[in-house]
Amino acid sequence: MAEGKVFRSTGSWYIVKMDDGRLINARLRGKFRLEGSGQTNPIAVGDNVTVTFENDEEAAATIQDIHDRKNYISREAPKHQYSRHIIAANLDQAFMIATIASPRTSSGFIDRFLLTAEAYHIPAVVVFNKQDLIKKQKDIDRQKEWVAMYRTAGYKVILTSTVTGEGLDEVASMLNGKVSLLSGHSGVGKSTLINTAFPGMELRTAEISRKHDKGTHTTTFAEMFELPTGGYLIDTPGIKEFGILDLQPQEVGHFYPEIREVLAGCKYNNCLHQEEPGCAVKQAVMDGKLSYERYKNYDNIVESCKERPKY
Ligand SMILES: Nc1nc2c(ncn2[C@@H]2O[C@H](COP(=O)(O)OP(=O)(O)O)[C@@H](O)[C@H]2O)c(=O)[nH]1
Ligand SMILES: [Mg+2]
Ligand SMILES: [Zn+2]
Repeated sequence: MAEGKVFRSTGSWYIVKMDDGRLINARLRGKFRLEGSGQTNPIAVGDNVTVTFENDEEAAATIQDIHDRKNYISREAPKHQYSRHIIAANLDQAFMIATIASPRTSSGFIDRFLLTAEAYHIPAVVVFNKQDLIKKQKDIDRQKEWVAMYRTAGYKVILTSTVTGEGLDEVASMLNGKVSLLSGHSGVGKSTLINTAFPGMELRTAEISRKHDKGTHTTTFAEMFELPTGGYLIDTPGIKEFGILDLQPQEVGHFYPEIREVLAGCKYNNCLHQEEPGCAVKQAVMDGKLSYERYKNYDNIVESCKERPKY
């Protein structure tokens, strides 16, 4: 019996990094049950597991047990509405890699991510990459506004460029010794950022995958990578959004740090901060204390949670 960490999953096989450093392929013990759990996968990347080897042969490695999770992130399973697919477990922090340059990330996308991370109790960091391409005044202004907006909300914001090297040391030092999720639209520079910040790492970048993956199956599973400096990275290629699961409209404000701070002042304690009179949140927007952009995104999220059937 030995302990390890799940690095990758194909559905029926798992790649497990054992504590002694070996990477092995393991199957899951047959008796794992999923019924009633509301989940489509029993084991996710980042899970700590106990593995046994039949006759000491790696070919017959079996995952016997999953250790309790500190936390996990999930999304609605694509083919099973109302059930969850766990993307990754045991995270220390989550990075939203965004850019004002191309492909531009919308603040709505960033805000949904931040809300989701809050709901899962995972500290989140916003990275604005491709600084070398921010040249037009319009882009400079927008970025300045967004950086201030996220810092005011209480998030750490880092500006990076893989071309000039700006901010890479800061990102690298934050990743040291931690399990970190990297998220963001395809093409914002996630893989390049890691490969540049950690010489020797070879995550596939846009150019390479275009050549090799044409017409073939591109991975949509999360993958874990070990950093040369210690620490683990979780990349989630092909996963567009984690979605916001199980949230009632009333809960949304509690996962928005700057809304949470003022909502006690609302006249009604079930205030959704939309049309209600005596709303401290809307007052904060009017007073310029809460960004209108963040508020608009909040309003959209609340509306989408209203449409969500309860289950
Ligand atoms: N100009 C510029 N291009 C970048 C930067 N970071 C990444 N790129 C380019 O953006 C494209 C997508 O990068 P990639 O790492 O594959 O993005 P991913 O899909 O988020 O992993 C590639 O052509 C990179 O060379 C940057 O800081 N500045
Ligand atoms: Mg990539
Ligand atoms: Zn209110």
